[in-house]
Amino acid sequence: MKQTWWKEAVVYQVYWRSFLDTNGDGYGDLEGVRQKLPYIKELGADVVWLNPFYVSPDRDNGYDIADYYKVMDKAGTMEDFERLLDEAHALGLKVILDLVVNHTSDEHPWFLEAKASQDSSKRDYYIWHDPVNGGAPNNWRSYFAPSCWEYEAVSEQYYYHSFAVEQPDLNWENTTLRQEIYQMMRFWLDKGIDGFRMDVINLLAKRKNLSDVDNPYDLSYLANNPGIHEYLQEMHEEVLRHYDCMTVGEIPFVTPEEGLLYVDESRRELDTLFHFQIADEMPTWDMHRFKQIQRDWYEGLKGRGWNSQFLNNHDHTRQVTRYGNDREHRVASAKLLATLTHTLPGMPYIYQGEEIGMTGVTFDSIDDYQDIAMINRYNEEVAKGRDPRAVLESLQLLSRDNSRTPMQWTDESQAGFTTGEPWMSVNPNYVDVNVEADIQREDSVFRYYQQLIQLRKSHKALIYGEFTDLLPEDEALHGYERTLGEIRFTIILNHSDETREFPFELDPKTLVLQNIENNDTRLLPHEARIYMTKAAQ
Ligand code: TEU
Ligand code: CA
Repeated sequence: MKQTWWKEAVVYQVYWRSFLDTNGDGYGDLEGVRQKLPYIKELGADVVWLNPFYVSPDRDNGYDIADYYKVMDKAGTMEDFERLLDEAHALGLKVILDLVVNHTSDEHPWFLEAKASQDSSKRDYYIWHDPVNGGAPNNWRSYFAPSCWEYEAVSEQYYYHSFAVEQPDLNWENTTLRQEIYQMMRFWLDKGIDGFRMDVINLLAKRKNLSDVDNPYDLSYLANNPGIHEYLQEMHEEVLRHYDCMTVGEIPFVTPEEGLLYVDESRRELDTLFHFQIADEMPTWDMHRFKQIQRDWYEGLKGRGWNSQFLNNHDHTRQVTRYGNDREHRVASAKLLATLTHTLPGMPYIYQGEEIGMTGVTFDSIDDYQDIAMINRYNEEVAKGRDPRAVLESLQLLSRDNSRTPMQWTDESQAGFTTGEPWMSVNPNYVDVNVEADIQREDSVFRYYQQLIQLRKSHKALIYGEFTDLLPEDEALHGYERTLGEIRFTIILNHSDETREFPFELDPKTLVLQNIENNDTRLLPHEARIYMTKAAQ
């Protein structure tokens, strides 16, 4: 496949509100990101993805935008952003922004105007429907609410929202609206940004047949509807092809076959995608399923489209807690999971704090949670009469707040994140788990990430190499090869709490990276090793 800068890049995701607070208001800010660019550089990442920092009432932490052209006060100012961008570029880092164009905030001027009257010129920027039998048009749920329809009393119609009530969906059928979005994208690209992470981009086209669905909890009807590829091809034609930028689409509910339609290079839509087969289909680790997903996506995109690898982000519980062992094997487990994301086919994404093995949290009361998805669901279930304690417990493991606690920089007050009161409680384990401590230790998670990234940078086989699963059946061990030309990497890891026999012979002299010091032929719990050989000519 064609070699490009972004295929070779490692992305570091910054959830800025939890990264570093520089003015003591308890929220991280763009200035904090700027100050830590050298840290991101030291880690070895190439691209910084910033979550949305546009003006927003912040009902969904910036994913409800009220002004696409301005920076929200909590984040700072446009000057702060420009300084951040300049300094990132000076350090050789690229910056990509979140593009949230499936919906706006209900406080966006477009929506305020649209809902004021059926005759408004902005009315058609959103999706409206008359009541059916005095109620919502159908039984569809939304991500964050029991219905995707909300009644609007002034015009006596319902509007459509894939997420919270406060996030009305835009009507992509409207040509003027589409042009407004393209213009906004050009505004940021002209400022010099290097691309977009596109929020739920496969939701833009809506299902035409409004019949009730059998299972409203399976939200796949919200996504991949006819028209979506025409919109993305138009976006590419109008905007993207004119810039040297990268795009990664957040694309839930796709198999490799459908995913390819978004990233097939010949179709001119997106560069790469986040599919959700791991995040949505594996609440906890499932080795068999994981291997199957990796094989299917490799085969499905091979030679035609590019994948991305992530095991957590700001929506998904930290990987060492959800998929690893965050207790007695935290350090080894964090390194093992990193080995996977950095050596499997596709671009690796690091979510802030992952590189020091940060863990999830469990708060005692629903009042300590802030995630709108969790709170809405909690209220809905409790209103049905279910036991509040049981509801809370059922939602804790996958609450999005697990990954949103402040970055742990030091063992000082509030983990060095803020001098004020943090917007979300710091994980109490910051005393042991923090950047300062990790950087000092030779065998830390941070140091391992550095080594992994350097290894990947020095050998294209880890990027463009062919992938072969060597152990499709094993429930504890994973083993696979990445081969390019005469170079072959063999990755072997033990994703379990028990010691395991080595499954095949490998020359110990060819070992290039290992997450635990161990000369034994057996693999210790959560041990990962990478071997490299050069084929004899
Ligand atoms: O998330 C899309 C999304 O719905 C999933 O990530 C979902 O949150 C997860 O499966 C748990 O239910 C994107 C953003 O990443 C998220 O932060 C926003 O809240 C959402 O879109 C709406 O913009
Ligand atoms: Ca701040």
